[in-house]
Amino acid sequence: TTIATQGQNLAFPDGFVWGAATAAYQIEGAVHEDGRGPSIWDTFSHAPGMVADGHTGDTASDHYHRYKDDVRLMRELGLRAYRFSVAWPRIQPSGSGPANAAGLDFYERLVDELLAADVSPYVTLYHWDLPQVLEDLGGWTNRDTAYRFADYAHAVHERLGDRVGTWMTVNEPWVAAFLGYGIGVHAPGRASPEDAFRASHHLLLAHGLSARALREAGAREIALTLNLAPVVTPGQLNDPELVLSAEDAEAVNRVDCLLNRQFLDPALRGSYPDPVLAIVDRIAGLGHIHDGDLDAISQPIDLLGINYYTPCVVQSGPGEPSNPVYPGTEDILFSGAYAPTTAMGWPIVPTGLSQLLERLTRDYPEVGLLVTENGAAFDDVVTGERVHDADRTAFLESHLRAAHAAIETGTDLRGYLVWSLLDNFEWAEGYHRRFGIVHVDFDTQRRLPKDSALWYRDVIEQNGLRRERAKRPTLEAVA
Ligand code: GBH
Repeated sequence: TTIATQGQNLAFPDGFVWGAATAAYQIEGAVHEDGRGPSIWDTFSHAPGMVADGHTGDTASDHYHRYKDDVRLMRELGLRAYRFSVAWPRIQPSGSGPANAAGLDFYERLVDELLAADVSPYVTLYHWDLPQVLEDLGGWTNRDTAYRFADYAHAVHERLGDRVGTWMTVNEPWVAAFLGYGIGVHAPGRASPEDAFRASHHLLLAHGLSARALREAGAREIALTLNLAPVVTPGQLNDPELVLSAEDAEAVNRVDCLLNRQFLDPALRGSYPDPVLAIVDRIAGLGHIHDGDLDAISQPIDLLGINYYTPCVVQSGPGEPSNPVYPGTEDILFSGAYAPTTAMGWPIVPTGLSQLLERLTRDYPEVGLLVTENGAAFDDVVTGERVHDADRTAFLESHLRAAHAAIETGTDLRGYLVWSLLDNFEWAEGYHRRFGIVHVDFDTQRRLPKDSALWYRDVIEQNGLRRERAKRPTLEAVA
């Protein structure tokens, strides 16, 4: 796909959902308040050497105390939707049993504040902060965690279901399983490919069981959010029509199965792809996949949430260096810096988003699509009262053009949520990587909308992109 729309005015469909996203551990802080129990990210971030410079989420962006200011910012930006996650350890401090009312109270206050500001709440139930007590019982390698999760989902829906329309079950099971249990750069810090495949299946089961519980309780819209990416060879980056050798085609297919179809196929078709089953069988055995699991996992859902950052570039052998985060790909070569990158080192390839959306439309036509995350970290500089993050605006604009190109070819894309509303705790990178469209000073917690936020406000107001921007006042910082 080429995006030949540079500089053109582009209108998005009526009712397109413009918004931004965050996650509980990355912004809330207040880790000891109102009965919250410890999560695996508290344990992991406090363990020496796991997060850059020993940063933790203890205070993060202090959103727990500043949610009213943050909602005011959202209203001023004109956001139609705000995707946040509920911290399971606030609701069930030890991972099971009766809900902690004070934990639910916080999310109820947040939801009411959002509704009063005319911002629709989009709730993610799991964004990686597993109660530590459940990890002590095996975490996601323990099948029982999936059943505990469905109970927790039910408890949250019971309190918020009359006000929240859109529910996202599990965020990025690939990351939770393969970075958390496969190579251990995320919590809980285990490094076992076998555990990763078990965790992966149980996260999918948690999705299915919770989707079923939410549906029975009357939830309006249910989604699964995945980190998805087109898998291509270096040659295909420049020439998408390139005909691959049989070896390269097999390498591309195998990695696509591990990264994308390992989750898409069970959730949307009720089966694992054969190359995944072959690898799982070799590494972990298939004993953890029980009869009936795929029926549970393939509960009908309304939306597929797509988190897109960068493509995945591979070619067949030679086997050095292999990528341990994809077990079973020792003979495949992964490439890194083939395009300009963000501060994360991730190549910037907007056409990857249109390719991905078009592929999903072709292969999984029944499900509506929503970009639940897209964004970039850059080394922002505060100049007086402004952050001139032209690189982030360019990133977002080029990806919106890509999204629009996919809509033109028939993709049912319902909305776009920027990652992230606020600078926040970027997992293993701590506070060194800033993804926000709103700058946060982590000494004072002052919020300052970046130029990208002002640009986004304009996009939302126009319901699209246009050449000329209105002259409008900047937004005041919030101290
Ligand atoms: C998301 O994960 C998370 O949901 C969010 O919490 C997080 O803050 C945000 O993104 C930014 O990191 O092959 O080295 O070029 C992102 C998942 C998985 C995206 C790995 C990029 C490949 C990078 N990521 N991926 S690379």
